[in-house]
Amino acid sequence: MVAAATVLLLATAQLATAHFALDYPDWRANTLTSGTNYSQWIYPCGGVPGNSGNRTDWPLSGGSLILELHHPWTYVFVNLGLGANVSNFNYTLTPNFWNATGNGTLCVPEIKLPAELKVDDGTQASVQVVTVGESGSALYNCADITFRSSAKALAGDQCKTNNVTLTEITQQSSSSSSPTSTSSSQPPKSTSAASLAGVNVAVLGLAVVFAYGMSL
Ligand SMILES: [Cu+2]
Repeated sequence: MVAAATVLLLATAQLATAHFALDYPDWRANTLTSGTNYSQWIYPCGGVPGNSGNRTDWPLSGGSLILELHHPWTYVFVNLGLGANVSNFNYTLTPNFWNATGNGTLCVPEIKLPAELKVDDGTQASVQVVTVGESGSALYNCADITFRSSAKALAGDQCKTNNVTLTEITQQSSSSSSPTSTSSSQPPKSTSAASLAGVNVAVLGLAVVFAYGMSL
């Protein structure tokens, strides 16, 4: 009983403090480590400057994203800024932002760049991931990338969603009282952002696994 109570206490403490991890593209730095001045509360990148070491090659049309989400649910916004040392993230990659429900791993196979944004082989940029919870305050992580014609989106076995359900929230008001959702075991192949814009809600990945015998 003591051991179970300790585990529960630790799990609860982690829920309150763990925020989220940006696994892919590789984040600028691990903002979850203690003993640093990093804090995910700090706009725009958790207090991590650009060119901190990690830089991932991303396909010219957009690439994959993997998040480790530690809260029961969160809204997610993904933005992009061009340049070698970015602090202004003025392109949104989520014109319909996401509602991610579940504490687990979210992999989105391919996030398309806006149609008007043309990048070249070798263009440097940074991806900013913002999560917002019920209090309205936001958490930030960034990843530095280089667009490469040779880069590819992650293959299916490298891109697994576990225990997270993703719903797109459109910015247009809907006449229906509640959003409808569709579910599938595989994310739909979205060939363009526009192809998703017409639907109220699209569930990109549905893989609910009840990993815990108890509810926290
Ligand atoms: Cu947190």
